[in-house]
Amino acid sequence: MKGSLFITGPAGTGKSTLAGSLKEWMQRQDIDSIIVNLDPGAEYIPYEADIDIREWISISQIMSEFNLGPNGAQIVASDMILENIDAIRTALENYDDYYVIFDTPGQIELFSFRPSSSLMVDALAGNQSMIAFVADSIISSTPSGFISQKLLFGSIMSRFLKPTMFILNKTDLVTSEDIKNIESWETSTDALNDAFVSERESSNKQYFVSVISAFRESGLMTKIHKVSSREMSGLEDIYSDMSLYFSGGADDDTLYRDD
Ligand SMILES: Nc1nc2c(ncn2[C@@H]2O[C@H](COP(=O)(O)OP(=O)(O)O)[C@@H](O)[C@H]2O)c(=O)[nH]1
Ligand SMILES: [Mg+2]
Repeated sequence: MKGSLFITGPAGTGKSTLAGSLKEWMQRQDIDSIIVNLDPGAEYIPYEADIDIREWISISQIMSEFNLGPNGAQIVASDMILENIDAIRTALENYDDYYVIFDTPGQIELFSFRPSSSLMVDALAGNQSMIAFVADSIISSTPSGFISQKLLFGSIMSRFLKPTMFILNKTDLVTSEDIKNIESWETSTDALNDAFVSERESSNKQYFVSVISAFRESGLMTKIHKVSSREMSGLEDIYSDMSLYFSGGADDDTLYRDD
């Protein structure tokens, strides 16, 4: 593979939609990519997976075999991915010259907090890999929501220790004023602090003031990729960062050359 991108984030933020849109955008630019669905519990995915973990793992079979409910079965299933790593790797061998987009389970905790996940990422990532953390614009449009997304983003970074993009998806659902606010919180600790304090008069402010300052020092405030997976906007920005990272700045596809 040329490079891989693991798409993660809370349930419903649009990971699968982004995977499909990014592949479609790449196709339009003649950039080869495939999608690997790593969510054994997905009932519907908005793209045609090139490699699909559901070929090997079935949630309904796990439920009946181990007498589990859907949540227990999801946990067993996420650990079972490891048993199928060789099969996935063999399937990936057909795609040497491709970017590989990994769509991860709907529930972020299954991907982020199970020990099996970092083993799985290490086994599948290849030499060059990045993580895309997908946050929902509506949730991120309040200071407390934005902070909660950033804390999750930090937990993903600490789990995988890989370059991670913060993707603000569903920007089509918020106003340009909302986006301006989010960007000001990203670039100014004071702006985030002031907005948070006025949102939550009675909260334990001092704790969060410290957390917000730590964001700045920790490098968790870097860049926001503003995306609408539904409207296919902002995708070139994701690819641009991928190619920048994977090729050390050079872009073989001449996409961003001025002439
Ligand atoms: N308006 C809007 N809806 C979106 C966008 N991306 C995803 N969605 C919708 O959000 C819902 C959840 O998307 P999905 O990709 O399944 O989320 P996942 O659980 O993170 O994989 C679906 O109804 C999508 O159509 C977007 O950019 N804009
Ligand atoms: Mg999904």
